[in-house]
Amino acid sequence: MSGSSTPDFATALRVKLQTKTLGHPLHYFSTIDSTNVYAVRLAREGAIEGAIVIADAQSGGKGRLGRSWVSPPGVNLYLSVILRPSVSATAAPQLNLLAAVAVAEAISEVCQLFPSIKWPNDVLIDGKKVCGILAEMQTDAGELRAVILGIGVNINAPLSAFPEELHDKASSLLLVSGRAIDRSVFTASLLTHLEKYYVLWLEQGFPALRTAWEMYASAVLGKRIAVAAPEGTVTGVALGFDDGGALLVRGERNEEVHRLLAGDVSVIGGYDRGEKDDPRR
Ligand code: BT5
Repeated sequence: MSGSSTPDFATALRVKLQTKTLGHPLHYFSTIDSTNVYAVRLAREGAIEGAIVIADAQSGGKGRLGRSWVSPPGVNLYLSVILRPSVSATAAPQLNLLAAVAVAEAISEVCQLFPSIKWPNDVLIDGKKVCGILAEMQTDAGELRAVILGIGVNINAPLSAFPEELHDKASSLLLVSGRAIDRSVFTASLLTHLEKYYVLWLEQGFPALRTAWEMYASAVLGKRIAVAAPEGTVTGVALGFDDGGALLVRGERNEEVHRLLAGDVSVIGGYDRGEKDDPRR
């Protein structure tokens, strides 16, 4: 099996963790239905900020909107982080953006690859998805109590680990870099970046992420896109991001600027390949 395997992954991760809060405590499972489902339960029972749930395999990995997340054993990262930010519930979706930036930085640091972020929460390499993020909120009388940030990263999955219909859409760090990545090294790097951006975000809000966000998410800007948003489908040109991290789209029907907080984006005519857009090259 590529990379470290059960239970060495968790042991190695504990040794490498350099974070103050994230990963303490660390709940590890060789198989679980979904790390998010478990973390949601832990959070309801009062788990502290920074508690994480990691599994080697998921039997019922969850995507957004009832979709599923393919979670083969022993090769990838399935992580859920419990956060309890003192912010309004309306600011919580920004944690999707924060997680995507942290994943992009970890990929860049550990694999020397340049990923792109497809707003709001997919991380792509060569136009294929290597990471998905699922943030779930817990509120009480409108007050934010916890956010469960679920992050799935395809690290060492071979193409055969994905069903046929995902072969054109999904990839892994192994497939794009040609080498197996140590999952504990990657996860420790991810948690370090996540903690760094989280602390900055609590102090400054979205502006703390803006530079990194625009570097990785710029592939969509200036493009004609269609966004299936909760309020309906918006088609137009992606203009940029506002100070709340919302995507600004100039609509085609009436030139009105839409401010979108969530949705599924497709770039009309295809999504650019991140590597070719690497602004650092
Ligand atoms: C997501 O949903 O991308 C969020 C995925 C979050 C997964 C993590 S793993 C740890 C934690 N525990 C959980 O149970 N979930 C979180 P969405 O944007 O809805 O994308 C789902 C779609 O991506 C699917 O319908 C497939 O088309 C595709 N897909 C499924 N598995 C994939 C994979 N492993 N890699 C790439 N694409 C995948």
